[in-house]
Amino acid sequence: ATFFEEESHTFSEYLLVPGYSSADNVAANVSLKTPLVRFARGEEPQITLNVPMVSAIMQSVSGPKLAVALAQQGGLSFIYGSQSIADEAAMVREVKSYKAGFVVSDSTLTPEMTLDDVVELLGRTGHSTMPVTEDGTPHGRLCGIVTSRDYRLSRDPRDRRVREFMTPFDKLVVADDATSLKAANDLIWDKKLNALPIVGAGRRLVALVFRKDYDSHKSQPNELLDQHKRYLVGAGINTRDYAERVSALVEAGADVLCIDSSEGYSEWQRRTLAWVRARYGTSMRVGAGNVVDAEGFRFLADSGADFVKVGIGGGSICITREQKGIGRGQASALIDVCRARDEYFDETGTYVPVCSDGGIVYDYHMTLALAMGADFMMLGRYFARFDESPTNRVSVNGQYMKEYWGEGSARARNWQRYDLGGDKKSLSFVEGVDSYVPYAGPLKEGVEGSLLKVKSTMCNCGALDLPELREKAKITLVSSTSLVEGGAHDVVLKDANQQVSIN
Ligand code: MZP
Repeated sequence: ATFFEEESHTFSEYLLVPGYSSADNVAANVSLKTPLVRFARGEEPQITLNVPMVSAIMQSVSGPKLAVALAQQGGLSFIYGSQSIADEAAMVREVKSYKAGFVVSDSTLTPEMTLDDVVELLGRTGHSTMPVTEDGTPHGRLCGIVTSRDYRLSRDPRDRRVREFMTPFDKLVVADDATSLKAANDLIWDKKLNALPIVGAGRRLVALVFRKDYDSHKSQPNELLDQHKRYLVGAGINTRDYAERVSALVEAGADVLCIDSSEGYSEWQRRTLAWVRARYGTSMRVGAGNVVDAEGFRFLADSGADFVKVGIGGGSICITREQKGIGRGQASALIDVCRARDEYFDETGTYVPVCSDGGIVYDYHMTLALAMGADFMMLGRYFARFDESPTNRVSVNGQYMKEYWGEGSARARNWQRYDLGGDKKSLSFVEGVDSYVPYAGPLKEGVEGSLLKVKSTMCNCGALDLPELREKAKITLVSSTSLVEGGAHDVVLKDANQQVSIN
């Protein structure tokens, strides 16, 4: 046997030591842009993400609603593959049928902004724009984005209210103040409206705007925009039915694929990658995994994987380590694989992005994963908690929860993910559990909150982007005693049920 010299570690065993931060190190200046697929030295990657988060290829996580919500934040979902080919393709098609819109909030816009400024702002977030101009054309002078009656972007007193001829939209519905953005998004989603919700201060809905091409938006280009952005979406595939599944997903409009397997260092993955490459060249990108060491990374990189996913046994719903005794602490696996990626880049001039999959529990684990070298992260439990995940919200002992189950659980029965070849087409034994996770509200708020923490920590490390974080991060292992020191300790926590009197 080969014995690894070091024991393997998890994220919770590490901390970041702050570096020098300059006056420029503020969260607003931080970019989280990251490559999603392989690229050659000196070239730009074909697909990049504005936010280094992708959602897990799981029934209880990645349906179309979550895919749209995450794409709106600059991340990406991989629609789950443990369903029929037709159903998976339909979900991809559903995501692609939505045109990218933009939710404008008061805090994003200032009266000084010109049309160019706004277009630039929206472009940076990866969204298409819906400016309202004086003469209704995209090049006219900006009067507003779409506004409630008294909200103005222009200082010109003539722009005091929205006038009919200014709005290049069929219908503007001014909502009452009590309607929340979530209610608006639900309405748009449920009724498949080609509409854009506009929110005001306090995240209240100000208006719902219906676009002119409301009825025909699926077949006709929208003349109001210079580009027709659709949300990016990925999809999971397996090493069994890839010939039929990949073709259907490509036809449905998937932007990127990922082989979903609990263990990726296998001949099956090499065959699948070779088939996709032979059939689609570089027009369809496909990631592979999961692996937990340098050897596994090199095998998949050499086999043509567009990104490599790292992680075995660290998922919150995973019992693979208990059942089979395979796996590796997520942090150690990630550090090893990222080192292999950098060596591979030095040697071959090809950069193959690394995805850290599973085991993220606290927001600071995200910063650690990025500092250890992950190009992006795949999260299951994290996304399952939000409104947009496809599972039921339930009340358990008076507390709101969402259901969350593993792909290797008896409920999902995703045998292809655990398949080792042969004729058998069923799960031999379970490797995952069926569970609840605390409900966490809308995805947008959750992701914004987490990323603010990530960006703040990056600033503490003196970094304004991910390559700089990797270069500058100082990471220390912590002893079990220091872990205790990191939480509230040696105080009596306040509790609503305590009887307290002032003495
Ligand atoms: P987490 O974000 O919930 O900790 O982990 C999600 C990851 O766990 C998934 O992306 C996948 O790699 C892995 N997973 C999914 N199902 C199982 C299982 O049933 C599993 N064992 O390990």
